[in-house]
Amino acid sequence: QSLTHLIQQLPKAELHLHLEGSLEPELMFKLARRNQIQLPYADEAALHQAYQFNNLQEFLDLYYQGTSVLNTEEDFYDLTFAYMKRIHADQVIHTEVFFDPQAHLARGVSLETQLRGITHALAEARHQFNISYRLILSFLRHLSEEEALNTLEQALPYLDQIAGVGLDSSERGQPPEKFTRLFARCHALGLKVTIHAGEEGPAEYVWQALKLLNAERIDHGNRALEDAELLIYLAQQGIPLTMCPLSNQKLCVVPELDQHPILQLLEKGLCVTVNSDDPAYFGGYINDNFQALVNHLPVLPHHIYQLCRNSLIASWMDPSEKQQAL
Ligand code: ES4
Ligand code: ZN
Repeated sequence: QSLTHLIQQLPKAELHLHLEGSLEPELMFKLARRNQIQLPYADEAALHQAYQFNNLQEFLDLYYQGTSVLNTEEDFYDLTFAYMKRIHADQVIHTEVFFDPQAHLARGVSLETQLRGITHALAEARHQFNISYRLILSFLRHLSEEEALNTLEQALPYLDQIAGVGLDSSERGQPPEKFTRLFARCHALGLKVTIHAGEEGPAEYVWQALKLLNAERIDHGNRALEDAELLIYLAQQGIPLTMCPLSNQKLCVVPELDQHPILQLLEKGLCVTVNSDDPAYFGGYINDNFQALVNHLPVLPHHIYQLCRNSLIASWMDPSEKQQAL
């Protein structure tokens, strides 16, 4: 089919991807064996069988459990390189990846170890596959602002490797306003800011991310659709939404993919993009997410063009790189 071919061949950027969410069951078991860690599943099939979620929290419980196999620099290298190799096949020319340092610091894995593995793999992939990248340090919103500030302090020696900061994990009851001081500090350090908001949380959390945390992008943002004034603001300011169709389906953020708001938002003039979020858990990488939209919504070729173009526009590439990519 021609839309499938178009998806395959168009150059694109991925802007919403958690490295820990790209840990495939096969690699999880391999790293568990290498580190002599016992996983509470008999095999890869049993693990995969457990990937059925009613909400974000049920997923996060498995996601954090999965991170227990990531302990050495080599583990972080293998995780990151496998992701980069995989997206090369999807014609991704630029990627901006999140990692959750607090999840690993809590297990005694230093930031130095995490970053050495991740950045070595990113640099090697740029060399081998010609994929450019940015790294985003994401704070866990279920923990305190104090703990996030402490993590930021630990990251200061490594800021040359970090383009921006994010805020992820459980959204309900964890409003952006809880982290106002943290993101003011990040802003002062010259870090870019992107915030998960409006996935399970209300449109009000999107407003807070924009007004209180100075977010330049919104990750997910589905529930912006409930606030007409917010939609106008997002369109006028050109604030991108990094949407994740298969993630939304697996976490019951939408009842069915034919109810996904992405085309409505695109037609209202918002800069929406397609991303995979946690591909190892949600059943597909970026092109699978495009294909899922095609399978459930009245997607036309110009939509695919615009979504790919938006991903390059919304990226944090340097202006000259961006010009070339567009
Ligand atoms: C996440 Cl889908 C999603 N939402 C919020 N936080 C996350 N961390 C990893 N995946
Ligand atoms: Zn996410």
